[in-house]
Amino acid sequence: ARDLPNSRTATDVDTLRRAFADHLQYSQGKDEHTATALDRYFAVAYSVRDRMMRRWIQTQQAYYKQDAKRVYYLSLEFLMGKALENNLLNVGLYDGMRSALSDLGLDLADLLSQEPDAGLGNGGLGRLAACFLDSLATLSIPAYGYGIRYEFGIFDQEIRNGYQVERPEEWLRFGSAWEIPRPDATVPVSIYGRTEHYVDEKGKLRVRWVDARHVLGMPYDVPIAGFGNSTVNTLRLWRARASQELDLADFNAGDYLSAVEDKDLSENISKVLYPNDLTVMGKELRLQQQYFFVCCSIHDIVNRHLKMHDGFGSFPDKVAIQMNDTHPAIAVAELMRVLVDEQGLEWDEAWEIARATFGYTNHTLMPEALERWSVDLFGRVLPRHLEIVYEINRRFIDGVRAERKADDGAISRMSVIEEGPTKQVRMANLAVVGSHSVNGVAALHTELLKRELFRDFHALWPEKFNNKTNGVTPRRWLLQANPGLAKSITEVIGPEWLTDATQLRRLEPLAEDAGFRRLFRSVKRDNKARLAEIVRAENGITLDLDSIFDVQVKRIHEYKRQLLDVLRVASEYLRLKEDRSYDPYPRTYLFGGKAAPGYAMAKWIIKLVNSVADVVNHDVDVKGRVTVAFLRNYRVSLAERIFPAAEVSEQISTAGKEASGTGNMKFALNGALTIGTLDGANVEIREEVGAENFFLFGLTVEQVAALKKRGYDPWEWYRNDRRIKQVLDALASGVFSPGEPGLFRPIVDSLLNGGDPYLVLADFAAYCACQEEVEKAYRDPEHWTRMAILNVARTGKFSSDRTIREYAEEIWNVPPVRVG
Ligand code: DL6
Repeated sequence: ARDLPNSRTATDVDTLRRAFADHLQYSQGKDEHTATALDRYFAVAYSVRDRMMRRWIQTQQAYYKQDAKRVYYLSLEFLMGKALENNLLNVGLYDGMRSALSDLGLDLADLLSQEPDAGLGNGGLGRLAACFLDSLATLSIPAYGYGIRYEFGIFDQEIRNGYQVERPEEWLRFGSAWEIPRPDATVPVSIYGRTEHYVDEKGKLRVRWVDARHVLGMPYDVPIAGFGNSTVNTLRLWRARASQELDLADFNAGDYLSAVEDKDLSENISKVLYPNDLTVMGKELRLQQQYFFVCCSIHDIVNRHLKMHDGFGSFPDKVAIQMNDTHPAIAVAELMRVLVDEQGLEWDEAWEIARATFGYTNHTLMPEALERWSVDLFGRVLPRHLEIVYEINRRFIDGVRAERKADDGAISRMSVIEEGPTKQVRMANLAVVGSHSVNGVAALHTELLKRELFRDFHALWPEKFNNKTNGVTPRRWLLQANPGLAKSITEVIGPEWLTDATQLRRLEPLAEDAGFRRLFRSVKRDNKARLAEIVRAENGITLDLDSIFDVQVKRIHEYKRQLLDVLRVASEYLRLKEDRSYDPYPRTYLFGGKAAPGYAMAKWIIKLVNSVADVVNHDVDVKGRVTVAFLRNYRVSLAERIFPAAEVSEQISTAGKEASGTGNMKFALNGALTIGTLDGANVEIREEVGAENFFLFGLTVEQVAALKKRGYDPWEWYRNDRRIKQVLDALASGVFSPGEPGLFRPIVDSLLNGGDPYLVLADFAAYCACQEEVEKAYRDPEHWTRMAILNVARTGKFSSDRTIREYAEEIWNVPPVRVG
């Protein structure tokens, strides 16, 4: 009887309608006259959540009963976006709920738009974590995501007078329908203080951490539903709360205000996401955040294990912990502390367990992203962990020396402690030493890790290194984002592609089917119209639906070379002005992305795009040929509108700099053709879709290295290439900043006098030539559509299901557990 459908579980349209009405009344306290769109959104969300609850509980019971090996994905970022539509699709309620609402005269789409994005991440790394959660649940893998419940996620970006302005993003202002607080599972966390070494009653030398400050970690659980199965996994996000003991002490001392201040200080830990992507700030609060969520998560993991097992002998057989970049690397030291100091294990045994448990994913070769903490700061915040890190390092170095496996130079490069005027803890080295697996996120990136960043480690432990090319979930990025294309695909090849993206290959023959090509074009056009509506409302610009939609959306960074794109657009404009007979195919250039608030050059790039847009869009001489728009506040939900509408995907980073990219995959999956360099996953995308369906240009990693070695002088390119000279002169003389001639001097300076570190000028001519090929191809719509269809058909490899299956089989050794 327990399992008979009831008012909270039944999925027929009548019951869904009643569930919605009940939640409006009993959860929101509203009737049809007083309810706002937000109330209605909540009523739908609660109705869906109810229908996930039993599966959630059953999933956890199944894991418990089978004593399943679990995967724990530790990540400081989960860029989830909106949840309702995704949940509706994953649990199969989308059509039913839409009908139920439509019976009430309501439009589901209107309510979906009420949900704020959960923007708990910066960009690729955080969105990858979100795609992984979707795939883990869909593949029935017993998994938990662990992260921080930031009160403020990535800032809202406004554009004022062309400049980026950051605004706090308050995703929790009206509460979240998806999180369940679990105060019963609160974890105490210590920071600061000092260590005391003592001899215990058995005469054993032990260490305890004393005089620490205490904070509490309170978990909020978010259900993560698999697609088309009954699995519901958990994303557990920790919120920092002031500890009672601390408050009471201050209250008792009569110091009410300082008690409240202390409370604020503790709760600051989960207040805000650091908005830097790829640069580290070395801020004390950031270290506190890292330790806070790691400490809570390790405590949770160990507790769950001890509920089922005596001791730790089987720990690595039951637990796999994946570190998403080095941000959680302190987990290595924390697990050692728990095992040795709290559980009384011998060091060697604990170390073997830790190494067998942890895996580390590296996401960048950029030196500025490699986390280092000064030993002073580290020791002040985490005194016991510093001792443990030193001990790990001492034993590691002694071992390498004893076995004569590396020379002194290699040892000093591999040391977890960097010597020098200010000693530093190298988190990447800690992660490598403390893991049994180290992976890069695309084939090229992994090769460069082995050859460059981790060369010494690779020589020492070649077997530790492996590649796991990134992927994206086809449910959110095709089914949800592009319902028109998804429907057309399902009509011809059936729905299997949704859980087996390699099935998309069956579309290949359709590239030769004129009827399918027509359908494909009409879907693309509808998607362009949907996006054009947003651009009209936000930017006041009317887009020509017949123009090529050429898009670059991603974080703004010099290495991603938005500059290359916008300089070419500016150059096209100048060419149109001077040559009235020049007749390029009309193009709309769309840009979007956030700049780290302290990254001046990235902010200049945003201003430049907006200024070029202003000049170009208002010049009647070029009207209808070139249109430019910067889409403000690029985020997951906006990305869902952009990828389906794109025709040209700009993946133009300097070779060797983009670890993988995942936007490149989302574009291709939605039938945009890539213009790109041989960088990151572009290499593999090109292999899959075929060189003839990909617009390749630019220097290779080897050519970049050779050019730099030879001595790259951007002035040479300036002098020898008329287009470069013309566009830089125009920039410098204020053509794009009327009334402020020197405005873009910093950009021109960085290119000419700053050495052009990302080789914008060196790749400029090749890029322009390649764009001409793009245009030529677009002029033949049948040919273009064939290429676009083949891109969709051949991007199945880049499903995050494939990626996760590889992690599960090759790193975690975690089999699926089917639920229900
Ligand atoms: O692996 C996900 C994503 C890659 O696709 C991007 O190429 C890479 O830049 C990004 N890396 C980071 C590193 N952040 N830190 N530290 O975001 O990861």
